Amino acid sequence: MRMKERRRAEEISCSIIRMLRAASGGWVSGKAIGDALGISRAAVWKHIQHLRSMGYRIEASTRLGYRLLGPEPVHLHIPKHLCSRLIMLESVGSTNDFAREIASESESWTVVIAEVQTAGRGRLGREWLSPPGGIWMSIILKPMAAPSEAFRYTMAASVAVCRSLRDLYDLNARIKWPNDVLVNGRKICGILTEISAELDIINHIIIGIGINANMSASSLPEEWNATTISAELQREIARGELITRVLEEMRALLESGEVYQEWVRLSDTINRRVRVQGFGDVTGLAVSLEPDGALILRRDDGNLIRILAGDCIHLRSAEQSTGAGPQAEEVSRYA
Ligand code: BT5
Repeated sequence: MRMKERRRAEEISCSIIRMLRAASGGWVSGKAIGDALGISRAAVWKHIQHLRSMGYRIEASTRLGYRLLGPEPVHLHIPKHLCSRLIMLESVGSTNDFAREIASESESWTVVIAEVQTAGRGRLGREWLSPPGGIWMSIILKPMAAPSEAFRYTMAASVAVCRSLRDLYDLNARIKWPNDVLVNGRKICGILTEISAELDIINHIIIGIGINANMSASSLPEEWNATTISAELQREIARGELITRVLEEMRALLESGEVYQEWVRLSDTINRRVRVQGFGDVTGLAVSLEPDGALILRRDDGNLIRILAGDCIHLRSAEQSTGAGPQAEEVSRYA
């Protein structure tokens, strides 16, 4: 499909979802949808199948038409005072990209939430799978702060998600360095922070938060070792309530000055044997975390190194005897 046709098809799918949502779980006939959008009933059916393949649960009846079985509209539950502006999108490439486009004319605490991301991004351009039922949101912040302080805002986001999952659902949520939130060792949330800054001042920070909420665990490949809230609880949650709690926690943390201490307290990485890949590949014991987000690792030769960014693997007992990787020296040069 060419770009223009694809965009048109996406627009139609979004309009169908909006119509189904407006019916609040009631039936909407294929004819009514077709007439409103100027397409045939066969074309409506094709779009419904496409929406189902994206994960929307839509019931079809030859007599009654179509109706949407969840997910519930999240914005109804988010109090106005928590965001300067709340932008709800049915489908977008990436909420972080959308946020970046509007950042310069937006106020701090503008929040963008999408039901689906078609090109959700992880760090280093990796794919972030974002089917309906999850929480895909980006927060635009404009603090009067130096670029070196940016990590504090990412820390606040991961601590806020962790605390919310613990308090609302009693989940054993902990933070894997640098900012993944795990439940029982499986990834339930990822955070992607992007900043625009001058040498000495931040223009804006975009904090992208992805939480696997009401999705089946089988919607994510097994090898990712991921989980979802509904898989852990065996029930669906009210996503609006969770978003509200995360925003409240983030605001409170950033005002309190306790972000770093909480981030350390909730760390699942400290005191573990880990392998960190980034500028090199190094294995050792994670001994501490620093206020700027750096991980201090004791290599097997006893040397301490400081790592500011990278991908961290928590080693299982079977791998714990592995020594420092062959490129460990390379990492220490960057540390
Ligand atoms: C992250 O990257 O963990 C950051 C994810 C940030 C997503 C949010 S959603 C809202 C906002 N808009 C965006 O476009 N992004 C942000 P990273 O540490 O690089 O992890 C990426 C890796 O996690 C992938 O390579 C997969 O292995 C795995 N993965 C992808 N989708 C996942 C999911 N839904 N749940 C768990 N793991 C996933």
